[in-house]
Amino acid sequence: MTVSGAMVNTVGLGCTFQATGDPALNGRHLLGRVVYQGVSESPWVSSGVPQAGVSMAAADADPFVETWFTDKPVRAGVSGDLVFAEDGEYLFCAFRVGPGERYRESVRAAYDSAFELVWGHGYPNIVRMWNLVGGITDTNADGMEIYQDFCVGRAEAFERWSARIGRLPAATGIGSLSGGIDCYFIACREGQTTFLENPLQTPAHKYPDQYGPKSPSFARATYLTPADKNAANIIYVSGTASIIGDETVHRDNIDRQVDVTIGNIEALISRGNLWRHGIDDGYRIEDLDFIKVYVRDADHLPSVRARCGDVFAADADIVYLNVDVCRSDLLVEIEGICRQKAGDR
Ligand code: 3EB
Repeated sequence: MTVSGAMVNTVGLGCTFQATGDPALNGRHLLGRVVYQGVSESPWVSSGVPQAGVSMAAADADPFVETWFTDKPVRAGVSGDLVFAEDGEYLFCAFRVGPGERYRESVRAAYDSAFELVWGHGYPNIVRMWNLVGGITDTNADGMEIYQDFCVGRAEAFERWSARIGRLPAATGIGSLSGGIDCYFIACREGQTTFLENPLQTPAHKYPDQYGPKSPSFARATYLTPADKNAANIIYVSGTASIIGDETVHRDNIDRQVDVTIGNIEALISRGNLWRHGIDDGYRIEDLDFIKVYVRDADHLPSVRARCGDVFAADADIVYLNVDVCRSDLLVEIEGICRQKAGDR
């Protein structure tokens, strides 16, 4: 784990990773706090800040805190099982779907409530979403894989809201260490988001049905152009794995899976791919920060750390999490955030 607590953004939306506690805010305001720890807790509002505890770090691993902050005053609230905070431009929301025999209905209902919240409060664009799924490759009471069960409920909610919540956000769908599903997301006002696909990968919402009855509802990344022109443009890179087209490649080779995953991220954030999406900008792998590296097998951690240490910037914040990945042949998944450098604006 390399977590500095550094806040790179001075304007707009930003995040930090740190071992414990909150960053020095210097006039900024916390929008949400997610504690990566041993147990999951239903989110609550703690001294005016929405907080979730997610079971992502084994008892012998280091916990860490991910905070989201903004330069504008924040108002927090509770709506049913959802906790949220908004600043007039961004909304953070967290909820937990408790353990159950099956998830389709409960996930659909929870996503429905989340969409109702963002629509009602005027933040109809979901920018980036995390779905931390307990027993992700186990089967539910009907013999269906829990990830596929989750994907059905999520897809049904997106379908029901398609006229209003029109686009699929960047997301992560990954295993967690206890039952139930922990979700949190950032949403924003109209007109700031471009959702990116990867030329090397089939869009997840178009995966063939061999992977499940409903395809996963997410985009490969979100390019955010803040309304405040003093704020940097940002790319939120979804959980990315060793998938080319729709197929897992190098199923038994961790080093090659890491290399394919990094290659996928490079292609996604490249000038060429952004150009394809009508954006005049471009990033390199050294620009990736706030990186989460999910590794299925603890034995692979040393080699994955070594490879990531070579590839990512020396001052990038990186956390390694030993959890299951959504396909049993995927050994690793990587996500992060690229932020435009001040000089490039
Ligand atoms: C993949 O590319 C790997 O279901 O929200 C990555 C990111 C993955 C998000 C999700 C799943 C999700 O299909 C898995």
